[in-house]
Amino acid sequence: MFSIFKKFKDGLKKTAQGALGGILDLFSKKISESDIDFIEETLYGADFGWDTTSDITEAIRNAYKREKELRGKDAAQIGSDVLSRILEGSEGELKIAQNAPTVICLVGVNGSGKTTTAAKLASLIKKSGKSVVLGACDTFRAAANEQIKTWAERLDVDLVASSHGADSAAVAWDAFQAAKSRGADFLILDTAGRLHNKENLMNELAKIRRVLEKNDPTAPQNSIIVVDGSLGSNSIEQAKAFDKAFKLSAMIITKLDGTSKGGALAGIYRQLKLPILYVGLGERAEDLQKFDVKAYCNSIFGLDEN
Ligand SMILES: Nc1nc2c(ncn2[C@@H]2O[C@H](COP(=O)(O)OP(=O)(O)OP(=O)(O)O)[C@@H](O)[C@H]2O)c(=O)[nH]1
Ligand SMILES: [Mg+2]
Repeated sequence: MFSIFKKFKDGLKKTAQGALGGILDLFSKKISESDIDFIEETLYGADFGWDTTSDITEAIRNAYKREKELRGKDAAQIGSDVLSRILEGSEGELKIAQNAPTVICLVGVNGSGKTTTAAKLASLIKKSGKSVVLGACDTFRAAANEQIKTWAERLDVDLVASSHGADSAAVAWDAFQAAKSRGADFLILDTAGRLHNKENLMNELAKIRRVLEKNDPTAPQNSIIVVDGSLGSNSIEQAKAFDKAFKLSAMIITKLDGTSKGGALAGIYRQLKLPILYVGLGERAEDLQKFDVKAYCNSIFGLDEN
């Protein structure tokens, strides 16, 4: 049977078995104070950050003071509960436009997973019975058009692209017009990766926004930063700069499958307080999961579904 939990569990295996593996070994054993110190180090090593690490270990220490028979599994449950509270309110939904197309614009630093995520979203939307157009606004990187074209063909979705070096805002305009005239429900714009401190590149995003707003004052309904979850806290400053230049509505965190540092997501959410719509748990079109706090927290602490 399909289970979001199983997907999370498989996807987060590296964090759960790698960095937190030592905690799993404590599951059926009575824990000691030094085990709690070990849990603290382990959480920190998995990029949970100081605040979250100390919130979790403090709760475990308090429980340990009350109950000396505390087992590793109880500690993991406490960890999962504390993390769930930290992430309360972080699950988000795509915002739907009053008049189609709903525009989703993906931004972020180089290699964060924007193009792959654009393809994954297109696949998800198509599977839900809605129509979608992809817009290739990455006119900067030479191989970008080929990459998104391959995805569009594979998924059998419409693509609007231009030539390498063309004005990305002009592509956004053309893609919007095409989506509108074809009566598409969604338009997904993939943009070029850019460093958050390169002012001219950040200004280009503002131009894309202006062009979209000219077509529909409420567009883009979804301005999403795609964050590489394996890079940890570096992403926070970057996301702040993107928010300033492009007004973000949400985040998608990718590559949580390939990292032993799956805890970074908590730090990113704590700092940015932007809803997390989806997480990337692999490289295939179907490896995009709606973010589910409970499934994430339980998977990361190696707990069962309930
Ligand atoms: N394991 C894993 N790999 C991913 C995920 N998302 C993307 N990738 C891989 O990360 C690499 C970069 O992905 P792209 O989608 O090209 O990233 P991008 O942000 O479009 O890159 P630029 O356009 O160059 O800025 C590719 O090899 C993807 O297959 C994910 O969730 N998990
Ligand atoms: Mg790309």
